[in-house]
Amino acid sequence: MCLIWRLKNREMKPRSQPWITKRRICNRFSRDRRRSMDIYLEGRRALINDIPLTSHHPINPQLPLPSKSEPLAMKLSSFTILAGLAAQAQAHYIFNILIVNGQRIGGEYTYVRRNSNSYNPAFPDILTSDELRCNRGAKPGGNVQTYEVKAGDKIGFKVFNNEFIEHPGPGFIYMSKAPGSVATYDGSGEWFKVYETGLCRGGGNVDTNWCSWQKDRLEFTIPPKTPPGEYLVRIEHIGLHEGHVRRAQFYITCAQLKITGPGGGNPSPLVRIPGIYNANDPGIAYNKWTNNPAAYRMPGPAVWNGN
Ligand SMILES: [Cu+2]
Repeated sequence: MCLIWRLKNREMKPRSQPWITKRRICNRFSRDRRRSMDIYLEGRRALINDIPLTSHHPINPQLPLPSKSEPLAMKLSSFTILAGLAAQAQAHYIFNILIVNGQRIGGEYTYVRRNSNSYNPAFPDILTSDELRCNRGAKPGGNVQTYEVKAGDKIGFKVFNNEFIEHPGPGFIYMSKAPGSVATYDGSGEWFKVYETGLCRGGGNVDTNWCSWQKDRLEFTIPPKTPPGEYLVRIEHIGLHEGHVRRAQFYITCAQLKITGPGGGNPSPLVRIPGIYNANDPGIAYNKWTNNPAAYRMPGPAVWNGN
């Protein structure tokens, strides 16, 4: 299968494949061939027959659409568009593996609360829900363990299943100190932002300009003066490719960490979740599908300065 794809992909034009590489398609098809083919065939049928696609990932509006009357050569290029569509429709991700000082710790969901929507995103209707804290269905209890680290350690969240962050957008990490054991903490207390990543260069219309693009993890250093205690540590990546139709995608999970250290800092600003975002925030209802997109404005509070 992969071989066939490698051969076909040689014909891909960069213009019709702006966001994925041959290797990625190949990996994806090897791993989940049947599902990919279903999506591909459905999309191909729709494109060739001019039926509007209903996938929640709309076709990149910058791509040309082929039609039934077009010659075979054009249909071949529709094949490449659909390859992109198939990959795009599966390009979700979930951060369910804990990384400490560069080392993977435990398996999927060992120290990360299990969400009920798997690797699928939440949409802006989650912004007013308690589930904005740790994602759909992620609650205290269960058999999630708490991992002990030191303030100053480098903590990361890795995407499962050799996936990558495959949507353009910013990433964030927030923390909330539990009143006692984090295992029973629902996240209703105060939160502060400890990390954010946005554009590394240029405009938000170019996917590769986003610092987190195609990474398999986000990492940050726990501020050395963080007050010791048990914490929910919340990662969030926002896929902005459908922000223009108010369908930004939220990929959220929470790890349970016990942080030791001297403390001495006063985290601020403190916020509650929900309450950090509004669906109309320019950093959430963002339109990347223009040649001259707005300068990106980070949603949510400022990052704690560590003092
Ligand atoms: Cu996705």
